[in-house]
Formats: sequence, structure tokens, C-alpha cells
Amino acid sequence: RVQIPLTIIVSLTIIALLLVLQYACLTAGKQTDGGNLPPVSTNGQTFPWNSMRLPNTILPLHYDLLIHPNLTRLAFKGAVSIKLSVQQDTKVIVMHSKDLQISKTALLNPDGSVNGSLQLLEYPEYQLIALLTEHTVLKSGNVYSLYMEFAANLSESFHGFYKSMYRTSKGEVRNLACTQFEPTSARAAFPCFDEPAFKSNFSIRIRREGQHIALSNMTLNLSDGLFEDQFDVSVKMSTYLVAFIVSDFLSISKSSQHGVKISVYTVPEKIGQAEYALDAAAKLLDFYEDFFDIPYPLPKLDLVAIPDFQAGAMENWGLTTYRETALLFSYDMSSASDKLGITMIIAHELAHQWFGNLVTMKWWDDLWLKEGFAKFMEFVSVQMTNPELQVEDYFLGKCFMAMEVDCLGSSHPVSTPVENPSQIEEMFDDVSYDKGACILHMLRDFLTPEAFTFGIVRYLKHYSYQHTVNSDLWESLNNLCPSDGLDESRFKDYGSCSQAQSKSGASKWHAKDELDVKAVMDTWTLQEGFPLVTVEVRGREVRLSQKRYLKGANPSQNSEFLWQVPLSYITSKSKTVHRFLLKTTTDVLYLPEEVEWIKFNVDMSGYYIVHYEGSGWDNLIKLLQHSHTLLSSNDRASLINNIFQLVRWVSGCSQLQLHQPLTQQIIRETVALQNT
Ligand SMILES: *[C@@H]1O[C@H](CO)[C@@H](O)[C@H](O)[C@H]1NC(C)=O
Ligand SMILES: *[C@@H]1O[C@H](CO)[C@@H](O)[C@H](O)[C@H]1NC(C)=O
Ligand SMILES: *[C@@H]1O[C@H](CO)[C@@H](O)[C@H](O)[C@H]1NC(C)=O
Ligand SMILES: *[C@@H]1O[C@H](CO)[C@@H](O)[C@H](O)[C@H]1NC(C)=O
Ligand SMILES: *[C@@H]1O[C@H](CO)[C@@H](O)[C@H](O)[C@H]1NC(C)=O
Ligand SMILES: CC(=O)N[C@H]1CO[C@H](CO)[C@@H](O)[C@@H]1O
Ligand SMILES: [Zn+2]
Repeated sequence: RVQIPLTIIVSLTIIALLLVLQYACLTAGKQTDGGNLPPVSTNGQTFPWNSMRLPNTILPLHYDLLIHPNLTRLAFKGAVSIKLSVQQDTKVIVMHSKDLQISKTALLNPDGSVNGSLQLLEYPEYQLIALLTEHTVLKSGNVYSLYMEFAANLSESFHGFYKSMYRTSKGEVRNLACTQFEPTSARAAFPCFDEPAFKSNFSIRIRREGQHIALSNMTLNLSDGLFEDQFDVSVKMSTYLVAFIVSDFLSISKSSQHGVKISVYTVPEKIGQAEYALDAAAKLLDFYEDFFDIPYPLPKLDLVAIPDFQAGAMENWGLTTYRETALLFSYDMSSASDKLGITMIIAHELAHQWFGNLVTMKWWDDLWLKEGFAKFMEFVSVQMTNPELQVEDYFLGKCFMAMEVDCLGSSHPVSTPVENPSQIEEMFDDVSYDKGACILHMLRDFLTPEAFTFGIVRYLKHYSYQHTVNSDLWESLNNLCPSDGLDESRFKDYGSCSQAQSKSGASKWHAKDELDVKAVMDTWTLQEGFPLVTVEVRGREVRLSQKRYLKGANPSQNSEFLWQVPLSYITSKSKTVHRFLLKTTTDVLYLPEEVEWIKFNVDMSGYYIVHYEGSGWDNLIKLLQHSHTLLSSNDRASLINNIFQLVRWVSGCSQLQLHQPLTQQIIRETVALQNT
């Protein structure tokens, strides 16, 4: 999923805040009796499960889903038959359902015969239902089917199965129905096990009228005379990736080089603006299939421009959905930045077909495992497929933006425990996306791009159709050595595997002997914020120290924060990038000879800022004045960024006197240099 622009977030947030306040006022009176009373179902009976997270007693294997929306009555009916595998003896099936009127339930034997009736209990506070068997104990190891019929109105919001509409140029209003399930709204379209770790196959059928078409994750299997479309059975996937649309859209299609049918769907009058997205998607899909060395597993990929769409875009497997402005490009009217934006968003959603869809985070606390990666891959893939867009010039801006949020006391770790739907929704922020991408970029720079790619391909292959937590990723990046059936010839820069193994992990590429990727990366994902690294050069000795950089606070108060900082530096004597892993609060490194200047965080590939004590800044300013091209544009940008941060940090304390003239000078000089 792609986030929505900031201004809209702000206004929506204000609306949301008002609603929350209103809700808080309404509910304030009710919460006085508190305590740990057992949950009570809508019919007054005790609800047999008291957690928002589902039990692991039953796993769904396959959903047979029939959806019958009516675009005139703006409502839908449905039936679902879920094949269940029982893991532990139980008399209750607990699953999600939200605002659905469930009219019929039955427990079936594997052969389809009715095994017995079920009692339905609903607990709307947790968006859960429980189905109690009356006589049968569901025995561990057995497989049953659960059948349910349900109905609801199409949602008036932008999630669940919702109503969208558009106006033709003649002024006619036309309705369509589409889905947005991520993160927790599949349960509002059909009863399901709505957690990302519960992956299943889906067979979807959709009833519709003759003037409409139906789309879903998979290709159409057949369409009978009554306009019931049946889609092929899906690959194993999470509920939040299921999607369907009933509309009167038109499409254009082409085949990717690897033979996937790619289509772009829009309202009929905008089909002329679909071509750029079609070409971009074909190019990017081919790129990812090669880069990840894993074929895209579906026969088709649809990109659909939806007139009312709240997020920027959504990566539903095989049926990606977008705002119109995020997909449609007019060669007459759109700008170069529109083109860049559209390409990046498509790159993001297609990266998710691997990071997120094929390999899914176990739970939303590790949302960054897909969003940080998709954001990061946008830059990798667009740089390779569309070099003329010069997307690499924008990456640093993402990290600056992430730091703006992450330097506040209110920031949160990339990986943060969440439970309820509103906490989950809050995870879709700059920390998960932009900081996630920036720390991956830092790790790639540290491990080398070849080693990093090798590790993530191994991760994707190992965990295909499964779910993961942070440490699974770090595990895949440790002990990098061709194995797991990977094609070694793609990674021949590695040299011999035994050599790499003998020195433990990535040591072959680094001076430090024991590189523990998990130990390094845990310091970046499990605690919030980032370090300010202070550097002081005394002859050949470089004294290093780190502390948390917290805007507007006295840094000495944050001494409990410690990172493993992958430092990089260049000096007046050596343009080769040198590396040093700073693991402690203070450390010292020795240069082979004295230098006139030293620049840390080369190209600002690292997610930290640097302050130079003594004459460190002066020396860099002199360098900028006389031969600024010795530093890359990213290095120059990072100096400006860091000094601005530091001015803020020191304001209010005595160092202000010291830094302000330097700041003014460096800004003046750098602006002057950039104007040349
Ligand atoms: C229900 O299923 C159980 C376990 O498979 C079986 O022993 C029992 O006979 C079934 N009951 C009916 C009425 O089919
Ligand atoms: C749909 O909304 C109407 C009122 O607008 C309501 O009477 C009806 O019960 C709703 N249907 C469902 C299935 O919730
Ligand atoms: C929707 O409802 C209208 C009026 O009730 C009916 O004529 C039409 O056939 C329905 N369409 C579908 C797809 O059920
Ligand atoms: C297509 O539909 C037919 C008839 O319902 C079914 O037998 C077949 O398995 C389906 N194919 C796939 C790939 O789902
Ligand atoms: C379910 O998904 C898995 C993994 O994608 C796939 O191998 C399997 O064939 C699917 N099952 C069916 C019945 O198609
Ligand atoms: C790729 C794919 O499945 N395309 C189908 C989508 O649905 C329309 C109408 O239901 C079919 O005409 C396409 O073949
Ligand atoms: Zn995303």
C-alpha cells in the first residue's frame, strides 16, 4: 500500500481526532465498572474467547466465496464455505466478522454432508464471532467445512466492500463496487480469519449484471449465462490481499516479456490515459521476476484506477488498485513529476507481490517488513528500469523526512506491538515506510549490494507462501553463502563459499570479524530514534561517540539508547570508503596517516547524523570553498542537513555561540557553490 499525501492525512487526522474525542465523550460514562469481566455476546451469553487475536486451534485452508453485489440497491449478499483444519480438539470456531448479517451457518463433513448445527455468538467490540458446535467435538487432525450465508450494505467508507461512483461527461452517475481490505476490513466483506498469518487459497465467484464486468485476484475461469463469473483458485494468501470489483470499466492489455497478461482498467472515458501505466508495469514486472529470481505466480496482473480511493494504491495480489491520479497519465496534460510518481507507485505495488504477498509479516507489528521493503525497492527498480527519471536523487529526501519524525520524543520503533484495528492503522506511517527503507539502504551499503541481494532472495525463496518476523530476515542475511538451491553464478563476486563461511558471515567484505546482522539491525528496529555521532580528530586518532539525537531535548538524558552504527568515511588522503562498526558509546579508530579533512557517513547511506568537534567542520568548509566536487552531491546535502539539525539541537545551550557562525558560513558557501 502507498500512503496518501500529507495534507490529506492531516485533514483526515483532524477529522479522526474529532470523531475520537466525540466517541470518548460518548463512552466515558460507560467505562466506570471496568474490571476484567468476561466478554458478553450480543445475545447476552458469555463470549467464549477473550482476546482480539484469534486462537490457533483452527486453521483455514480454502475459501469458496460467492459474492453477489447489487449496484442499484447498494447492498450485497454472499456465501462462504471455508475448509478448516483442526489443530486442537475444540467445540468453538472463533473468527472475524464485522457489520455482516449472518443468516445461515452449518458444519459440513469433508464430503459436503451436514455434520450438525452451530450456534452463532457475536462480539462486535472485538469484531469477532464464535460458532459453537452443539454435540460434535471438532477433533484435532480432522478437516471440516464451515458454511455461512451473509448480507450487508456496501460500505459508504473507503474500506471493506465499498461503493464508489463516477460521473460521465454527459453527467450520468454510475456506481461501482470495490474492495480495500488492508489491514483489517476483509471481515467486513465476508466472515474470515482476518490475520495475515492465516493464509489460504481462495476460489471466488461473483454475480453481476450484463453491463458490468467482475475482477478478482485470479483470472476468469468461466462466465455462465446468469452472469456469475468464476475465478480460478488463488495461490495461498492472506485475507487482506483478497479483492474484487464490479464495474463497467474498460481495459487495455499486453503481455510482459515473461508472458504475464497485464491489464489496466479505468472508467470508460479515461481509457486513453492507461497506456503509460501498462508499459511501466510490464517493464517493472519483468525486472522484479529477474531480480528476485522468482516468477510472478499468477497468470495475470491487473491495475485498476478507482474514482474514490483513500490510500494511494493497494497491492492486492493480481488486482492492484490505485487512485486515478496515481495511475493515469496523459501525454498532453500530465507533468514529468506525475510520471515519476506513477512509476514509483507501480514499482511499490509490484514489489509487494513478493514482499508482502508471497512472504507476509506474521502480524502488523512488523508491517515495515513489507512497507519498508516496497519503499526501498521503488528506488532500486525504477533506477534500473527508468534511469532517465534519476530517481536516486530523491532517496536522501526520504531519509531526511523519516528523521524529521524520528527525532521527536513521540516516535516509535520500526517494529512496535499493536493489537486493535486503530493501532494497526497507525503503523502505516513514515517510520514503517521511510525509516524502514533507509535502514535497509544502510544495511545494503554495509553488506555490499551483491551480498544484500543474495540475502533477500534467499529470504523470499525460503519463506514463500509463509509468514515471517524480523529475525527471519536477519537470519537470511547472516552467513551469506550460496545455498538453498540459489544460482551461484548470479553471485560469483562472492568468491568461494568456504572462505566466506570460515570467517563467519559477511566478514569477507569487512574488517570486523564477527558480523551479527541481527545484533546490528535490532538496534535500528526495536528502539526508536537515531544516533548523533560525534567525531573528534586528534592527529591519527579519531575519537567517536554516539548518543540519541532528540530534537529539543538535553541529549545526556537519553544515555540508555545505544546503536550498532555502521560508520563509513572518506578522508583527504583516501577516496576509498572505509568502514567501522561503532558498537559502544565511545570508541577510537586510528588512521594510517594524518588527514586534512574527514567526512563520515559517505553519501549519507547511514541513518545517523554527524557532528565534527574541534576544527572538523572548519576543514570541511574549507574543502567546500576550494574544491567542492571532491564531495558527492549527497555528501554535500548531508552536511547541510546535519548542520541544520545541529543548530536546532544546540539552540538554548552554550554551544550555540560556537556553531552559528559556522552554520551560516557553510550554508552561504554551499548555496554559492550550488549556483555555479
Ligand atoms: C461429524 O464429524 C465427526 C468427525 O469427523 C464424525 O465422527 C461424526 O460422525 C460426524 N457426524 C455426522 C452427523 O456426520
Ligand atoms: C442496509 O441499510 C438499510 C437502511 O439504509 C437497513 O434497513 C438494512 O438493514 C441494511 N442492511 C443490512 C444487510 O445491513
Ligand atoms: C439489483 O436489484 C435490482 C432491483 O431490485 C434488480 O432488478 C437487479 O437484477 C439486481 N441486480 C443483481 C446483480 O442482483
Ligand atoms: C475452472 O472451472 C472448472 C469448472 O467449474 C473447474 O473444474 C476447474 O477446476 C477450474 N479451474 C481452475 C484453475 O480453478
Ligand atoms: C493453494 O496455494 C498453493 C500455494 O500457492 C498452491 O501450490 C496450491 O496449488 C493451491 N491449491 C489449490 C487447490 O489450487
Ligand atoms: C485477466 C482476466 O481475468 N481478465 C478477465 C477479467 O474479467 C473480464 C470480464 O469479467 C473478462 O472479460 C477478462 O477476460
Ligand atoms: Zn505498500
